[in-house]
Amino acid sequence: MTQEMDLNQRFEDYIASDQKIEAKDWMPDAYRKTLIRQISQHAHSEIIGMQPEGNWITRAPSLKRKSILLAKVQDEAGHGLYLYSAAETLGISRDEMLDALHTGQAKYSSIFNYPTLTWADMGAIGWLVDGAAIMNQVPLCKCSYGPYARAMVRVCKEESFHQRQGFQIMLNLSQGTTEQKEMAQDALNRWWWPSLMMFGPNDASSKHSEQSMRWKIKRFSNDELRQRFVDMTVPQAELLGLTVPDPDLQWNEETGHYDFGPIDWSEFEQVVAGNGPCNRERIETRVKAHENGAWVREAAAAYATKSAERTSSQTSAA
Ligand code: FAQ
Repeated sequence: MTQEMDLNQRFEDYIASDQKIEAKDWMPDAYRKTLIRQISQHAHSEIIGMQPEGNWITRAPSLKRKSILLAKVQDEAGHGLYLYSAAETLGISRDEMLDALHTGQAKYSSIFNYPTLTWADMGAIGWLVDGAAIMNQVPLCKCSYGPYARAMVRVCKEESFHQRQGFQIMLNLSQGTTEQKEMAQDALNRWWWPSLMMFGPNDASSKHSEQSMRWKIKRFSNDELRQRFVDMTVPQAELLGLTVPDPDLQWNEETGHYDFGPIDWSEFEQVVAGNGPCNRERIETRVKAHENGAWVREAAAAYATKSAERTSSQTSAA
């Protein structure tokens, strides 16, 4: 008991002095659990997040756009892999995490359950979804858990490129023909509110925020980050000549922030509960991809066994 109290005190001291907790350090069970929860959900979001854009790789309007989109989707796969590796350092296996995703027990970001109907959606995803992801993830580079914080540094660098390529698509469309501008506006209309929902429930309903902020996993609350995102994005929409689909949106001279209208939390809850427009399709596609990749995993496992046998016979011969 005293030993546990000592360990707990040391953990708390580490957190208070902004030192990183590393995989082999002692940590309270609840800290470990919440990190596994958040990091695995984040990894699943990256992997499922490949689908809405993957849907447009064959239909990109030029070879240049196609190679950029292909690289972006590959980056997302990479982010998923770093994040699964970071979660594995906490004692959960990749198979357990994937199993939870494939059986519908694990959450992933609500945003990826919306369809990508036109090429402008590639612009809106890069601009808004990656923009929201950056806003949320830059503070995670300072998260108290070392492996997660370090993974986030590289992820954020790549997300900034993603955000810029999305904005560029929106800029080209909004300076294009009337039809192209309408397509950009329609994409903004459809992605705006779901992007605000990415930050999670409002602070009064966020069950994990308080503790996660105390542990310095999260550095800002859901509402704080959402507000920052609105403040950053509205001037960008103005630059594009597009209208944010919120009649209540207004600059507030007193607070120095934009006021915005109410979020439809019932839509958010439905999507998170599995009833969004594409939830079923996303999981089915993911499960099929996993099944189709079985031969790769088997080949890699057979190769690893053979290499281990070869190394051990060389060691015993020496
Ligand atoms: N969707 O108490 P809180 C990307 C859940 S970016 C679904 O506030 P917390 C890049 C939450 O998990 C997207 N579920 O929770 C990309 C919890 O459920 P639980 C991913 C949501 O953890 C761009 C419950 O509601 N980014 O992928 C959502 O303190 C383009 C209560 O909520 C991250 O994951 C939601 N939107 O705060 C890829 C960032 N919001 O676990 C491809 C890391 C909340 O009790 C293309 N994660 N929930 O069953 C975080 O910062 C946090 O986990 C939050 C939620 C802010 C998402």
